[in-house]
Amino acid sequence: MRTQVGIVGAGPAGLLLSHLLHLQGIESMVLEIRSREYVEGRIRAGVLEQGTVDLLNETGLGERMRREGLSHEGINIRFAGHTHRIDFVDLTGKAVTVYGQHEVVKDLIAARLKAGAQLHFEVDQVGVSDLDTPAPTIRFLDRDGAEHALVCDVIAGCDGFHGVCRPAIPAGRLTMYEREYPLAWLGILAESHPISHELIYVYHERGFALFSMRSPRITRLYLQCAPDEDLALWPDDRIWDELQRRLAGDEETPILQEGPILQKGVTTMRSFVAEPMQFGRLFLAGDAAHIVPPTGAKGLNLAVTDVSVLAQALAAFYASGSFEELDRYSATCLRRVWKAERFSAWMTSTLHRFPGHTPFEQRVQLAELDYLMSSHAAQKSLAENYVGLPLR
Ligand code: RFL
Ligand code: PHB
Repeated sequence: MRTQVGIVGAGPAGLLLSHLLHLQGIESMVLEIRSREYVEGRIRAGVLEQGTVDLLNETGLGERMRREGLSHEGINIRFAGHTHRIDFVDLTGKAVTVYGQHEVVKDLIAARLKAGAQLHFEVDQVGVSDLDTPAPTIRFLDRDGAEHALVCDVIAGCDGFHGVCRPAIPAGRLTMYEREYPLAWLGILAESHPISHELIYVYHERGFALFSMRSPRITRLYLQCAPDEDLALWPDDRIWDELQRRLAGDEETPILQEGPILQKGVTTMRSFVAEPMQFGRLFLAGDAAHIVPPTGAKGLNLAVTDVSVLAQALAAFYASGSFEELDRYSATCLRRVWKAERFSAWMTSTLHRFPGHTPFEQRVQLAELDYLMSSHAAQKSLAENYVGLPLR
């Protein structure tokens, strides 16, 4: 088997890359270990930067997002019993859009299939080899157990943090930078009307909480918990009770509407970057190359930027035969990646209660939040990062 670009992973990075290459007339094949139903039902991110929205619109993927996505012109930050709003439009002229990652994935899969793409779900035993030769190869078993070797010009490793592409790079060729956090989020998706039309990030003595949404009927909520939190100890009543306490605000704040919980899970937090995002003819994109804790809502947006840079560089490669732009891919992405790492780590350390923090450190966190709300410059800095920094 042969293709121009072999793509490992059908998350947002792999699917969007395949779509962008198709628009440039470049052929690709996408290999995914999970089923289509699984990837379409995986509840994750929800906040799209303006740049992400623009790219989806410009490439013909925005039809449903324009109808169902919710434009948010700011966020709320609640601490010490009061809610403060940060107005993105006022501060930056930009907004963000709340539209679930799984909806983006559904739109991408529908568009790829309509264009006759080669998308293979439920493949197994995926391995990549010959990465520093002109014929890098992906070996895999298809869903019927038949063995294949897919010879490519280039491989895109879009297989997430736990994938096989990054570990296939020889030891010593990558430098990894990592921070683990002693905390996690317990997230739920619930049938309940949102109590606010914008997100609420809460710093609370019982721990961080986040109020978000997916539609006018579906609320998405997160609670800070321990990394090894046992979900079995969190029956629905306990989750609602804890959310009510942490989200309780001033008198004007409506009480959270409780409803059936449709989905729950625990997400651990990590900051991680692998440098460079390339080895030979293997290019890493999205979570395969870098992870941010979700507090800054950046992971999906970084994945989108990576593949838009990679698709452009591949188009230049096929037009000229030159590797020049592909060789710049990693450095171009990493400059922006590191700024998102910085912002996500800052949001995480400012808004969570850290086990082992002294009262001094907690007072410093409150002073940081108080300063943020009293300084136009500090708010502008948060807003600029949240709506998305420019690529260059
Ligand atoms: P994905 O989505 O993990 O996709 C990787 C795909 O590769 C497949 N795979 C393999 N396929 C073939 N062979 C193998 N050996 C394979 N190993 C794995 C996997 O099954 C999967 O389908 O990575 P991608 O495409 O890079 O996308 C990254 C995003 O998913 C991630 O960054 C975001 O979800 C992060 N994130 C958020 N990002 C935002 O921009 N805004 C947010 O509001 C936001 N909120 C979040 C988040 C992530 C969360 N969790 C659960 C980690 C909230 C949460 C709770
Ligand atoms: C979400 O809606 O899932 C969401 C929103 C903001 C974040 C993280 C997740 O920072």
